[in-house]
Amino acid sequence: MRSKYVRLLRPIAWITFLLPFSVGLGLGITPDSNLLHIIFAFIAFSCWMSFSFIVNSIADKDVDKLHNGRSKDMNLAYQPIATSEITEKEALYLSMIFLFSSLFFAWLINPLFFLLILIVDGVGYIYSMPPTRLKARPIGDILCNTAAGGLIFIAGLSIGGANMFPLVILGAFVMTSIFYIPTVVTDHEFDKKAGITTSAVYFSPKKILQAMYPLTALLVIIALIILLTSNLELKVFASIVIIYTIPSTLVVNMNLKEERLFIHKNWILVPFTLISIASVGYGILKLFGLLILNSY
Ligand code: DMA
Ligand code: MG
Repeated sequence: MRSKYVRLLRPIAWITFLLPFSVGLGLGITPDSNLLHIIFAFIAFSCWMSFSFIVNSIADKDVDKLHNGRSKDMNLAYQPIATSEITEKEALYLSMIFLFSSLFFAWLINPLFFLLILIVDGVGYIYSMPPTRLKARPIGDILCNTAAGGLIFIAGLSIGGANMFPLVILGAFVMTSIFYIPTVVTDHEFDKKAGITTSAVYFSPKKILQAMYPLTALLVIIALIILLTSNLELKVFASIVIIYTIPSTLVVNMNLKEERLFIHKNWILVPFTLISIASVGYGILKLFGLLILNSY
């Protein structure tokens, strides 16, 4: 079994937020960007994720014991706080170290990046922890994840500062909400059993998955406007968004049987990892002046 600290931090689950962060970073970088800022940004990102997942496992310790391993990066019953391998106090100390480290490294980058990391740290906290514990409130869960995905995208963009257009940012928020919805449905059975009223438990899996349709329509409109009005880099980006999102929405809705969504976790993890690597690679090529789609 993986080390207790890996099970506490859950790096595989970070991939869901690595995607908006990396795409933002890739789009934002220019040949004038600072390589050190990019490295600090990844450290700040990792510390934010570590903080958020630690407070999540503290807040979820009683419900995680009920998990059966389905549709997750790990069987949550093996989370080290649930198994008592790590005490709540040790976890709290660790979470504070990660919180301060995320802010410290963010502060080295730029004021906007710092402010955004401060906010997403706050979102990570109110999502999991009482008294707010928004993950257990219908719509609250979707809003938190949408906010976190959209804001970390802006943080990624701000490192280099290119392409910071309202429509691009709005697209990132809408896209995050679309891709978050299936994950709350795969958790439905477990959340229901654990008595957590997520959006999927409250509205039913079928209804909440149908919400992906109007959101996808909105995203396609945004992407088409970007496609018609923007630079070559954003045109390519908008095309990929359309090509990826429409089939995803259809496939997800077709794979709901009764109340169960039959989607293997690798359908999210593998493409998200590949797109993240491609985006960062693209950003690095721009940084070294090896690939220029736009003139900065
Ligand atoms: C996962 O939240 C944690 C973060 C920080 C997004 P969750 O408790 O809703 O999911 P899981 O059941 O995977 O811990
Ligand atoms: Mg949890």
